[in-house]
Order: sequence, then C-alpha cells, then structure tokens
Amino acid sequence: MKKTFVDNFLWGGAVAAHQFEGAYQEGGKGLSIADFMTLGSHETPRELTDAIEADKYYPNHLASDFYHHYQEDIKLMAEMGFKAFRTSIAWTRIFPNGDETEPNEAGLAFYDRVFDELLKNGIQPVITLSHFEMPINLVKKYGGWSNRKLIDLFTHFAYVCFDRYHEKVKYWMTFNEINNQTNYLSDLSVYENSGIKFSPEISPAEKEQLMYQAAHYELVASAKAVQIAHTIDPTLQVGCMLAFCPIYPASSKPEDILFAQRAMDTRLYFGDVHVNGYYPNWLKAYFEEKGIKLDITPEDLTILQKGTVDYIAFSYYMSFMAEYTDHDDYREYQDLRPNPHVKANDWGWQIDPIGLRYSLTWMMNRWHKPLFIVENGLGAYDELTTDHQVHDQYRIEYLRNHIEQMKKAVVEDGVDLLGYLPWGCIDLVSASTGEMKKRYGFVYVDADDYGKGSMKRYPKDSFYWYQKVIANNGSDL
Ligand code: P53
Repeated sequence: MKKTFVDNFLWGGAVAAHQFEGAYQEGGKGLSIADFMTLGSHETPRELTDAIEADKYYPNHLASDFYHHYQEDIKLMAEMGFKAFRTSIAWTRIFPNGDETEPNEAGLAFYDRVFDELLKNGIQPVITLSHFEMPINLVKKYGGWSNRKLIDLFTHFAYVCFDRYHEKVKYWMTFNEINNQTNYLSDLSVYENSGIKFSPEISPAEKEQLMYQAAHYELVASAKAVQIAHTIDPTLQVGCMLAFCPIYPASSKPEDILFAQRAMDTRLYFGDVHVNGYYPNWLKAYFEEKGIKLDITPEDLTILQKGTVDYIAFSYYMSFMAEYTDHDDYREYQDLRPNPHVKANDWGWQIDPIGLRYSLTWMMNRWHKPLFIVENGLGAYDELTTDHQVHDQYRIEYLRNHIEQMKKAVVEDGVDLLGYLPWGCIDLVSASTGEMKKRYGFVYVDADDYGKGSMKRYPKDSFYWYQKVIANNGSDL
C-alpha cells in the first residue's frame, strides 16, 4: 500500500480575526483598518473610508460573531476532527492604538479563553500576528508601514504575544500574504498589507517605491520577531506567509518563459528574503535601474540574516498566466491573462488543483524548508434549504481535487508538509469584497451580506465529507 500523510499531519481550518470575530468594540478593542472597509462586491471595490459613516455598511464589525460563539464553533471543529485551527490575534485587542506600552488585559484574556478551549478539544492553535489589520491610529499618526517606527511597535506586540502564549501556541506566522502588495496599484492590497493610504496625487512610480519600503520594514520586523520568539522559547516555530499563485508563461516563446520567471520572482522575493535572509541580486539591480532608493541600514541587513523563518506557510487558491508584451518588468495590474486551460469560480479565480502540486514542489526545490498550507478553498454561493442543509458538492470536488494533488506532492515528490488548513472553515466575511455570500465554510453561518440572519451554524455536506477525510488521514477522498 502507498504511504499517505504522516500521523501527526495537521488537518484543520483557518480564519482571521477581523473576518470572523466581530465584537469590534468589545473587551477594550481599538478600531482597526478593517473597521473602515465598506461592503463591496465582485464588481464594486470596497471603500476605505476615513471615518465610520452612518449610511455605509462595514461588514467586519459583526463578521461571524465568533467572539460570542467560540465555544460552539470550536465544538464543531472538534466534531470534524480538527488537529489545528489557524486564526490571527487582532492587534487592536492587545494594543487598541498600537503605540501603548502596556497591553490590554481583556484582549489577552479573550485569546487565552479561545486557546484553552481549543487545547481542551485537542486542537492546536496556529497563529498569525498580522492578518490584514492594524490599529487605525498607526495609519493616521505614523502613515502605517511607510514609517520605520512601526518595526518597534509591531515587535513589541509580537513580544507580548509570544511571552503570553508560548506554552499554548507552537506555530506562528508574522505577516499574512505579505506579497499581495506586489500589485501596488491596488489600493485595497496596499492598505490591507501595510496600512498605507495613497493620496490621489501620487504617481505609480511613487506607489511602487512606497510599497517596497513598507515591505522592507515588514521583513525586518518579521526577522526581529523570529529572533524574539526563539529567545523566549526555542521550541517556537515562526513562519512567513505567502499568497502563492503560480504564474505560468502564456506560451513556450522564450520571451514568455523568461517573463513568467521574472513575474514569479517579483511576487516571491518576499519569500526569498524571509527564507534566505538577504535580497536577491536581480531585485537590487532592478532598484538601481528604476531609481528606487530605500531606507535599508546595515543593521537591517544583519537582522534579516539572523531572523530567517522556520517554515513557509502559504495560501493557494488559483494560478495566473502572464504574457510578455513590451516591458521586462512584471506589472501585476496589466500583465496577467486568463488561462484557457482552467476554469474560474464566480469571482474569476482560476481553479487549478495541479497548480498546488506544482507550487509545493517549486517551493521545496527553492527553499528547502517545511511547508504549511494555511489557506485553500472555493468561494461559492451556497443555498440553505428549508431544512437547514447545504448541498455543496462543488466545494467537496474542489477540495478533493486539491487534496489529491497535495497527496501526490507528499507521497510521490517527497514534500515535507506540516498540514492542511482550508480557508474560512466556518463562513466568514470575504477579504476582497466584504461579502458574506462568498462562502468557503464546512459550516454555514446564517447571515447575509448585511449581517442579517440568526447567526446560527449549520454543517454543510462538506462538513461530513471532511470529517471522514480527517478520520482516515486522507487515504480515502
Ligand atoms: P476572499 C487575494 C488573492 C489571494 C488570496 O479571499 C487573498 C486575496 C485577498 O483577498 O486573500 C486571502 O475573502 C486572505 C484571506 C482571504 C482569503 O484569501 O477575498 O489571506 O484573508 O479571506 C480569501 O475570497
């Protein structure tokens, strides 16, 4: 019989605080950037307002109300057999304004309750420190990650979390999908990653420079956090977290091949710095050619070198395809094309299970560190029947096809994979659109895009399917 996954393979699911917890003003929580993001849709981008406006709807305020449902939700996870659950710590629960010296005890106590409940149910918490939210005060007062000061503020937050929870949490991640901001013309991506709001006058070249600067400060902050964690407790495992969307060449034309390679390098240099501890040569040459001048000190370079990550966590939803036209540098906002060989979901995300195996082996061969799939899944419209069922065969298909490829990567390619934590295991608010109806969960949450509904939880068909997959450790899909 063929081998399958290791016995302690971390099957489970993932969420993020701002998309799931709600209770945006309880327990002394401060306002975060996510509290200023309105409801959007596939066609209409979310607005990033300066104040909370009475006539607009802000879906993250209520989200799935995990804050008041955590016991019930964890029970459902335990019923599925989860071994691990990924969530994030809302920075604003611990430091409401981000620049206090002393943490907010009520916020710390909330995560103690959640972690204790998980551990009691045999589920390991897997924690992201910064998942698309930071105190709004840091945006208004310091300009978000455009300011070097954020390094100290973030590492203080990280220190407090490691110190408080190191006995309960072994796996940590610093910045969620740090490479989403590669698309520096997307206001939403740069805001979510770095808390930077571009003024309308700013040029694309200035946006690019700002993005690379913010990313540098984040990479330094991450490397510092790795060192802090290891000093507090050498058994802690701290990873980076990348949005991994492989980019295929549009054809076998050498120009396309070289261009797709540059596209991958551009999206994934973040991983190179996290893992290798230094900037790749091509990027240094690119900065010079483009006249991009960054504040990078010799001390920063030492910190990067000393704070390399223990493992690589990543999300996988889709693959991209790029075509060479007339420029050698990859511009994410204009160079991607639809791939005729794969289908897309209702939001245009191109579904490509084989791309997951490609991604796993690509990373193994480039970085030689353990890998951890901390997001994967299908955003889809679900229908709740009158007897409270959801027949989500399409979701089962998506997950089955991806797990099959993940299994090949482990069994046939020898990838060192820590676990599989599909996204939005209980329905939550979409990051890109703010919709509730773009659902990923094994559990349906009865709320519409405006948070109207009973908030009751109903297991979908995929719940029972995933329960079986975990029980047989992926040997029968
Ligand atoms: P939603 C873009 C591309 C790939 C992953 O996304 C992305 C994004 C930004 O939305 O985000 C991750 O909710 C992210 C989660 C997010 C999830 O993917 O837009 O880490 O916070 O919810 C799914 O469908």
